[in-house]
Amino acid sequence: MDNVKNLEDQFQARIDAGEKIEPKDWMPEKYRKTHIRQISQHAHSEVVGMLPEGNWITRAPSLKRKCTLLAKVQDEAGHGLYLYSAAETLGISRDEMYEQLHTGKAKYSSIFNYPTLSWADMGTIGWLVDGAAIINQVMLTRTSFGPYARAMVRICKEESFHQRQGYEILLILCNGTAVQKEMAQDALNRFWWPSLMMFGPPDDQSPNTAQSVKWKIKRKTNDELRQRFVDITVPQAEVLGLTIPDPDLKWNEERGHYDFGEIDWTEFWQVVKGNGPCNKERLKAKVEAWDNGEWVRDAAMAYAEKKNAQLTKAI
Ligand code: BYC
Repeated sequence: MDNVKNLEDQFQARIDAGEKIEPKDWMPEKYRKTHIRQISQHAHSEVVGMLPEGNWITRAPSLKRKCTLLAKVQDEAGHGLYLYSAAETLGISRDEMYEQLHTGKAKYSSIFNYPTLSWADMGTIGWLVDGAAIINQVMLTRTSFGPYARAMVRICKEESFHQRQGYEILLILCNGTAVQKEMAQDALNRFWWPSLMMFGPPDDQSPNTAQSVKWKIKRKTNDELRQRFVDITVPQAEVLGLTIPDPDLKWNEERGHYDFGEIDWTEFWQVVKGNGPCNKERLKAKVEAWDNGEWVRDAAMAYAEKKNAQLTKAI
């Protein structure tokens, strides 16, 4: 018992000194499990996040827009793969993580359970969803677990391109016809509140934040990041000439931040528990893709085994 306490104290001292923890280092079991949970949820979010945008690849308004959206969606597949690899270093297999996703045991970001109804949603997802992801993930480049922090550096660079492509779509729509601007406003109206929910429950209702901050898994709390997102995004909406759908949104001179209205946490928990507008559709699409891709996985494995056998024979 004393021995474990000693190890835990040494571990905390390394964290406090700002050292990175690497996969083969000793770590408390809860630290390992928290990382598996968070990194795999993050990976699942990237992969499920391809679905709402994939919905618009065939309907993008021009070849240039189609190529850009395709590249963005492919980046997200890549982010999922780096993150699954980072989680694997903690002793969970990719098959186990997929199994957790496909059986509904694993979570992924609530935001991807909302439908994408118009082209303006592609702009709004880039602007708000990737914008929120960047704010969360820039902090994660300094997280204490080495493989996660390193994966985040590249992911953040790509997210920043995604955010700009989304904002540019909206700039064009907002400077276009009245109908185009209305489409942009409608997308903002639907995505604003779900984007604020992406940061997770309020700090006083977040079971994981205190320990995660202590272990420097999280460098900022859910509420701190949400506030930062609002402060950065409001002036961007002003440039677009769009109205944020919150009558309580107001600059607070004393705090040096925007005050904003009450988030509907009942809606958030409903979506997290699987009862959002698209939860069932998203999971069904993922499971079908997995089942339909079985022959590809089998063929790739058979090819790899044959190549290995040839190499072994040659040696
Ligand atoms: N959706 O104690 P808390 C992206 C769960 S998208 C669903 O605060 P934690 C992308 C939470 O898991 C962004 N579930 O938890 C962008 C926990 O349940 P469990 C993906 C949520 O982990 C564009 C419970 O609520 N980014 O990258 O300390 C295109 C209590 O919460 C949500 C990441 O995943 C939610 N929004 O903090 C494509 C970033 N919020 O697990 C892709 C990494 C909370 O105890 N993740 N829950 O059963 C994080 O930073 C943290 O995990 C969170 C939550 C801030 C999300």
